[in-house]
Amino acid sequence: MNRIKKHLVFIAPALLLLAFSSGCIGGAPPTPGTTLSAPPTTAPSEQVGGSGTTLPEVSTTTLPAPETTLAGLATTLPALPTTVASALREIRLTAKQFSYEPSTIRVHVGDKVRITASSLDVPHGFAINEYGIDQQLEAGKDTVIEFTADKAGTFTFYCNVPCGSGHRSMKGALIVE
Ligand SMILES: [Cu+2]
Repeated sequence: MNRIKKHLVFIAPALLLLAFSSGCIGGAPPTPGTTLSAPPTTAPSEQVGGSGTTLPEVSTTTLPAPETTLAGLATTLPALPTTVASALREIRLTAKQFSYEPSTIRVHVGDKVRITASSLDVPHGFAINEYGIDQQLEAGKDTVIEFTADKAGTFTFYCNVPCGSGHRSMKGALIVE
């Protein structure tokens, strides 16, 4: 009997080790992680792509409309210069033996004309018969001559102060058009 007990003491743990080792290896878990990754991706991505293609068509159709309104504004702008043309025209004029600078003055009908004139040497004059202008120009001093150009045509301005041998040829032209 003592021999059997001694064998059981050795055999029992050996059987227990076999039982645990086989059970643990058989129940060991390699599989469950692979099955979880597959399902979520397929269906919703196709619907997002379909809605993205419809958006750019809306923006291109709305853009061409503002160009037609800009063209309408451009046609109203050219009317303005005709009213500005009747504004004040300021002209600087110098007289010397025996000419004027400038010798031709161009203005528009209806302009208010302001000529600031001076002599560079001896006393001269500035006269336009048709506009009733008869001014004397002292040397080195500004004389302001103002009038409204209400008569169209070409008018001679001339020196009305005897100033030397070329006095009678000292002339210029006022052109009102
Ligand atoms: Cu003169």
